[in-house]
Order: sequence, then C-alpha cells, then structure tokens
Amino acid sequence: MLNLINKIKNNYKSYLGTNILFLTFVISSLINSTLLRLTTVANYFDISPIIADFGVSVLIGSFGYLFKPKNQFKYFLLWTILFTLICIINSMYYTNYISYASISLLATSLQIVDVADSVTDSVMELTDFIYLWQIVVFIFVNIYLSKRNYYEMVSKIEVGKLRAKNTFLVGLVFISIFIMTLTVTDLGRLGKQWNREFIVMRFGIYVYQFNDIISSLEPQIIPLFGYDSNYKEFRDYYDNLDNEVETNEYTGTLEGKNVIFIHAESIQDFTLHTSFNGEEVTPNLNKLASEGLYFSNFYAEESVGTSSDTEFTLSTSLLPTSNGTVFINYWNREYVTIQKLLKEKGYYTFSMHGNNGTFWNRNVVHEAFGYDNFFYYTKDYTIDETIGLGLSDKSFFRQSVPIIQDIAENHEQYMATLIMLTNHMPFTGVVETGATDYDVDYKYTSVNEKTGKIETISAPFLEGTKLGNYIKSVHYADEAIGQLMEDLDEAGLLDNTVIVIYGDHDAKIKSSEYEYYYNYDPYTDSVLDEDDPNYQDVDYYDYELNRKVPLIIWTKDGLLQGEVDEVMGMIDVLPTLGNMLGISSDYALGHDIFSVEENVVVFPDGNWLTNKMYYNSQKQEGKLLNNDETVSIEYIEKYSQYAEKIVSVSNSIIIYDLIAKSEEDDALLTSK
Ligand code: GP9
Ligand code: MN
Repeated sequence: MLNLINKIKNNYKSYLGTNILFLTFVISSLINSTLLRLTTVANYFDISPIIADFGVSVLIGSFGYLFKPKNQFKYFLLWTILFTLICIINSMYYTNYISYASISLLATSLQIVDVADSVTDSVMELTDFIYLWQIVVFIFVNIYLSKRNYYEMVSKIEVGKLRAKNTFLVGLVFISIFIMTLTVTDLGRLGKQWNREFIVMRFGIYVYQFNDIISSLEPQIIPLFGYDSNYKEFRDYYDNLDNEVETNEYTGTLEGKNVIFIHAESIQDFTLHTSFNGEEVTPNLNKLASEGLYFSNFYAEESVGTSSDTEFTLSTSLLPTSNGTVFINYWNREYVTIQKLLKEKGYYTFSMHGNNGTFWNRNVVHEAFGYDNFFYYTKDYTIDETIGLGLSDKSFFRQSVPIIQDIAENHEQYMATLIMLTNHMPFTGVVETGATDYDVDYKYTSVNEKTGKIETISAPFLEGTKLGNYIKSVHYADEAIGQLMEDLDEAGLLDNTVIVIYGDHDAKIKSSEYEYYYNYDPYTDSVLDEDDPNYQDVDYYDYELNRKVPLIIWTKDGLLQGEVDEVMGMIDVLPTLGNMLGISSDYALGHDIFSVEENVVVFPDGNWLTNKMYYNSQKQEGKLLNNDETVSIEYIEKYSQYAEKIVSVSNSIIIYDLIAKSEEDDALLTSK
C-alpha cells in the first residue's frame, strides 16, 4: 500500500512538473470564469458552472498537446487571450445591461457603425479589466519555463498524441458529469439562448459564449433546422387563440384621427414623479399625463436591439428576439404592423428622426414595415444644432412641424412616428453643450452663525453624477416635447390628432447610482452607510420594477383621461390603441389592456410581471408586489409556461418567417 501511495505521489509530482503550461491555462481560465460569475450573477455556491468551465478548459487545453512543447505556448496564449476577452466584454456588458454580451449584437453594430457608438458608450470600469491578470501570469510563466529549459526537458518525455487523448477524455468525463446534472428545462433554455443569465449560472460563461456564437449564426442556419416543430407550435397557438376583438368603452373612440407617436428616447417613468428644488423634471409630460390617459405601470420589452426592438414590438405586438436583432437580421420577414393596418384605412404613414438613416438599418426597415416615407438627418433636416448622437431634439421638432403640416394639407389622415435622440446614453451631451440649466443639487436655507443672516446653501447631491446628467438630459427632452406641442397646436395640427408618447426603454443607469440618490444626506453632504437601518438598497427586483417607462395617449379635447395602473407592456400598445382606432392584427401576442382580466408583461428573457408578482425565470424565483397577497405555485407555473410560449412563438415568427408561411398555406387551402 505504501508503495502504491508513493507511486501515485511520484506520478502526481511528475505530472505537475511536466504539464505546467496546460495546468496554468486551465486553472487561470477557471479562476477568471468564476470571478466573472461572482461579480455578476453571484451564484456563489453553484457547482455545475464550475464543472462546465473546467471541462471546457480541459477539452480545449488537450489540443495543446498536439503541438511540439516549444510551440504550445502560442496555442495556449491565444486561448488565454480569447477567454480573457470573453470575461472583460461580458463584465462590461453586464455593468450596463445586467445581462451577457451576444455576438449577434456585434454583428448588428458591424452592420451599422453608429450602433457601435451606443455599445462603446457603455460605461467601462476598472473592475472590468481585472481579468487581464491571466494573460500577464501566462506570459511570465512562459518566461520562467523557457529560462529553465522546461520545453527541452518536456520534449524528451512527452508523447503528444497520447497525452492529448488522455486529457481530452478527462475533459469529456467532466462534461458528462455536468450534463448528467441538467434538466430538460436547462437544455431547452440552452437551445433558445434567451435566458442569458440563467445559462451562465447553470452552464458557465464559456459554454454560454460558444452557444451564443452558434445561436448568433441562427439567422443563416436555424431556418434550416427545427422548422416543422416551431411551425406546429405556431399553428397550435394561433388556432387555439381566441383573438376575437372584444369591444369596450374605448372601442373606436379615436377612429379617423391622425396619430403622432413620440418615441421618447430613454425616458423612464420615475422622472415624471421627481423634482429638484421644487422644480419638476418633466412638467410637460406631467401636464400631458394629467390631461390624457396615463399608463403608470408600463414596461418596454426590449432586448439587445434597444430602440429598434421597441419600434418593432410597438408596431407588431410581437416580442423582439435575443438572437440578433429584428432590424438587422430579420427585417425582411412578413409582419403585420400598425403602419400597414393604418395604410389600409387610407392613412399616409411616415417616420422622422434626427440621426442618420442607417442607424438600426431604419432606411431599409421603415419601408418594409409600411412607412410611406422616412425623413431623417441631412436628407431632410438642416443640422444646425447637434447634441450627442445627432440633431438636437429641439431643432428636430422645430424642423419637423412644417413637414407634418405639409403632409396634413395633402392627406386626409396621417400617422407619424417622431423618434427622439438627444436623451441618449451616456447623457452628457446636454450638460456639455449647456443646453439646460436645470440643477440637480439640493438647496436649503440655514442661519449663518456669525452673521445671523439666512443663507441658501447648495449641497452637490446629483451634480456631476451619471444619474444627475440623466435627469438634466430628461429635463431637456421634456422641454423639447413642450415646445413641439406648442408648435403643433399653433399649426392647427392637434385638433383632430391623437398624440401617443412612450419611453422606448430605460436608461440603463446602474443600481449603485440609485442607492446614492436614495441615501444621500444633503445637510452633511454624505451617504448613509449600508449597515444603517435607514439605508435603502436597490435589489434586483427594485431595479427591474424601476425600469418602467411612461405611456400617454392624449387628445387636445381631453376625450380620454385617467390613470391606468394595470401592468402593461409595449406588446399591448397595438391591441389597445388598435381597438380605439379600429385596427387589429391576428398575430398580436399582446392584449387590449381594457379587455383583459389580469394582464401579464412578458420580457424577451422569459421573465414576467403581473400586478401581483415579478418573476425572474433566470433564477426561478419571484417577488410579490403586495406582501399581503400570496400567489399559488399553479399561478407561477401558469404564467411561466405562458411566458415561455409567447417568447418561443414570437422568436419562431421572426426566425422562420412563419406569418408569410401561414398566409401562404391558408391561401393554398382556400384556393383548393
Ligand atoms: C439612434 C437612436 C438611439 O438613432 O434611436 O438608439 P438606441 O441606442 O436607444 O437603440
Ligand atoms: Mn433608445
């Protein structure tokens, strides 16, 4: 027995002594991937992603033995750099989007240069670069080994192919153990790839990223696979859907009116209920909300396509995809849109934007979605004032009114979408150009002990912070909306028109900024300690619930008034507004908020929200919104299955172009 132990010990020592490069690669890769998970989803005690990351590193490392020892360093260094980049990019992306990066987004930004701006606008932090240690250590280990003639020594004893095969088998064993821990749901989600956090928590970052690359190729390859099963799911869903348009008190109330959508860039609902030094952040939106229909629990349902996803979901009542973006990868599918439906009723439809037309491929997509014209940037505007990404909102609106007036004089009815731009991350444009003098400090009076006089003290509060810049930027955007409403009214364009204002998504401000905001003490110019009983932290649910955006439906005659607090999503706008305008889509996945018993907002990652609960399908846990109201397991299962179904049907329509297919089949059936 003693001999056996000694033999293993000696083998163990000789293995360690002759596989230093491989072991350094595997161990450092595992440390980095675990570090990334700890600094993002923080699932400290899950063993499965560690096994998965270890297995993937061993498998990839095993191929290093196919190279001569003196060339192995280049192979391992390449993978070390790649793995380090995966960690850095995902750390950065998570900081800004509370999710993991998708190669499909890079594909998107490569096709539209400017989207890269919004990607590079992401806030980078020092912590995003801690992963670089792996490359530095790896290079030093190589220098150390070269100085000790390690490679000459190893080349005398190593049998490359055998070592590669044995190591590969060890990697396979770990991957097999890992696969045995998986459930059907896990595998299903790996296949769908839209629960990114869930996949990283269960499968580790390396499996997630490889899976993401495969699924990002989906636009090219997926239509070749899985078509039939997805088409069957699609048919089953709609064949069993009762999409009879129910009438309610709002039915037809806006029929025949012109429609002007205002796409309010990055405006979140909380700004409508915020003031600094007694001055509202959004006095104009507040006025419109009080005079019209204000939906106070309204959520954008965007994915990686941000603004363009919101345009898609609002126009079609479908959810955006998380594999690529509709506007880049799937714009040429058949969709039923508000634009097309209104055109069928004789409307002239057009869109307007202060940025160039290639951003989000709009100059192609808007025509495909049914807009008769797209007015944008230098094609139709004088770029007399730029703030941030393009023409300032105030100049954009000022120049848009005469164009609208001309269209109104030449068309019975029109539908317009005015896409705002200035209030865009990183929200510094308005501050840098001095386009607003709105203060986000905290002013208070105090008696000067020496002079006995009353003085006004200004505590810095949010001045100079990201959240402070955002608030200033929102105030500017609100001023622009106020100016637009005045100009439209002066031009007589509000008399028979409905204005629909919606925030297109949240501003992606980090929770730490809100914690500073909620816990700041202006009198001491300090922030409460986290262990102070009065400290207000911002957990995952607080953050997600705060992402809601305003939706206001307004007419000058005050026809529709009141606050609607039922939870509602962007997906519900077409059915809800359509019922008022006399249009509807058979493929709408949303609901008319005035005809649904209990509404559920489904997000592209499968999370869902009702008035009772926010459910995180990544972590399979939820938060009750009203502590004295419980929900049953069946309730959670019902909506979780519903959410998965909606996401799946929506993705299938987009990826497989199933509306075109279905219309084709129906046409074939009727022709027989
Ligand atoms: C770009 C503007 C902002 O033209 O619509 O797009 P976003 O970065 O919010 O997707
Ligand atoms: Mn946007």
